[in-house]
Amino acid sequence: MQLCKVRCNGGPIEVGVLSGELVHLLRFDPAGGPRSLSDLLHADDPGSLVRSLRNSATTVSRETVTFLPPLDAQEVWAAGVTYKRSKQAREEESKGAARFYDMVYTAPRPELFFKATARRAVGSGAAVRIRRDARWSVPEPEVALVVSPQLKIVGYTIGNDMSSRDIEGENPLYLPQAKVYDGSCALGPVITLASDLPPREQVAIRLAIIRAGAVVFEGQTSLAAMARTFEDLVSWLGRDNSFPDGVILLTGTGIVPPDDFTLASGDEIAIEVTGIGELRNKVQ
Ligand code: DO4
Ligand code: MG
Repeated sequence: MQLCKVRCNGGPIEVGVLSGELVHLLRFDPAGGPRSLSDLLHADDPGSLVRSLRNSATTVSRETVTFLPPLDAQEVWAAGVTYKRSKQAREEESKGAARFYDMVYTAPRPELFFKATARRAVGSGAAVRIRRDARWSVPEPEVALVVSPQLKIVGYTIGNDMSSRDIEGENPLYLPQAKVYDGSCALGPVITLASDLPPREQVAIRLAIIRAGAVVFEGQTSLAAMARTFEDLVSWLGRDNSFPDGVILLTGTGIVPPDDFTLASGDEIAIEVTGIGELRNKVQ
């Protein structure tokens, strides 16, 4: 089952269930029960709860809705250097600090960093941004974990961890500036409930960057290439750190365009993940 947050024709924000080309808009009971996407996700059995609400849903065509980032008040965090390709890219861009990336790739403690507040995230179809003071920017296509306040993985979505490689490469202490800025994170279009994701070794991640109608970069990886497990990342994130609203955790990129590539305004970024869908954003 796939849940989404949408807006129809400029109307209110609604929670829906995506089913093929249709979106079933759920009606919440003002007298009690769940009232938000997070309430559904953090319930004991999200699947049954959503099924019980579907009878009273209104159905619209997918074409008529705007997909919003599928989160409420969750913080967005991210893991880094969880694929060999990312380790190599970091070593290339930051000569002076290359050995730290090698160390973190194999250390028990992963690299985890704060990525975005809900306000900084955009949904599929909206614009992501490259920093005005960056010369070398790339998208990072990542599987994002939807984690409950009890640190249970309740779903999966697609994340784009937009990054300024020149700023990150100049000095690792600049990482927050390379990673956190307005429009630096895209999420969506939907959350696939945890029980409905295909086995992880079958999950492919694909990235295409389109410029003036032509594909200028494409790449592919699979969750099987990840050096860490989702459970390990979540358990480190939850050490001495509580998330009363739940948390979204991006799990790192395994696809990095060649070093002579930088995003440009007007580019389109398409990220496809097996069992979730396609996250598509234009660059501003
Ligand atoms: O250390 C820099 C961050 C790397 C990252 O975001 C990734 O591997 O996805
Ligand atoms: Mg990343």
